[in-house]
Amino acid sequence: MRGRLITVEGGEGVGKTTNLNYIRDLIEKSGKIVRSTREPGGTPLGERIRELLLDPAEQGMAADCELLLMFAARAEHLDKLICPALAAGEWVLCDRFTDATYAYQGGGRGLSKQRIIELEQMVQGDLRPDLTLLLDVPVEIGLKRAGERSRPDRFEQEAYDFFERVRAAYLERAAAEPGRFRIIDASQPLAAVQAQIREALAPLLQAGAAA
Ligand code: T5A
Repeated sequence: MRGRLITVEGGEGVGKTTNLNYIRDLIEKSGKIVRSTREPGGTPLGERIRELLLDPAEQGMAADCELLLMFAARAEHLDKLICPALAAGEWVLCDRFTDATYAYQGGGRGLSKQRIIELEQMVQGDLRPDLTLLLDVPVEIGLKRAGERSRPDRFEQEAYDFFERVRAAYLERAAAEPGRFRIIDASQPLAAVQAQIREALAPLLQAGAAA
């Protein structure tokens, strides 16, 4: 039986990386084999593309180049890791996926949604995540958390308004697909965030255990 694809999304510093191991443990405890991965990246070639995308020295990168590099890394990721794992019945837990492209390149950069839809169809066919956890915090809090943690990458150097557009695009997508998205209030303390995550995952884990 095909595995499940779970994605974790949100703006800068919302706590995706912090919560990834916790989510992986929950899935493993339900008896599944899980591969955790990230985008852009997840494969040797994808990680090289990630370096280009995040490098502050590439500040002038054309928006279309950025969009195509995101999908180029994703095509490699699907081919080498995601599709084979799902076909083998493993679960894949991915730190960001195509919703990030709609939010950052669509919402943030203002690129055409129709073109993103076309690239999504070309690269993924019908594959979509089974569940998407959207960690949501006000932009100010997320940027503060991210800023305290590390040197800003190319995206983190964007203006405040950019991240407001990213957040709005994520929330719009979540509202349009309530069956797939679960919005997690990630401004709360970590224990409360993880309690929400547990609750959001429970139905899929129970369904998986029954299958
Ligand atoms: N991108 C990506 C696109 O533009 N298009 C795409 O299609 C894709 C796939 C790289 C960039 O690529 C862009 C978006 C990104 O800008 P990334 O590295 O995955 O993607 O994204 P970042 O947001 O930069 O990742 P971060 O590591 O900054 O954010 P996280 O993972 O959400 O946050 P995390 O877990 O590192 O937490 C940040 C800090 O907050 C603390 C943590 O301890 C840490 O110090 N924290 C909390 N503090 C208080 N209360 C809580 N509940 C907390 N949770 C975490």
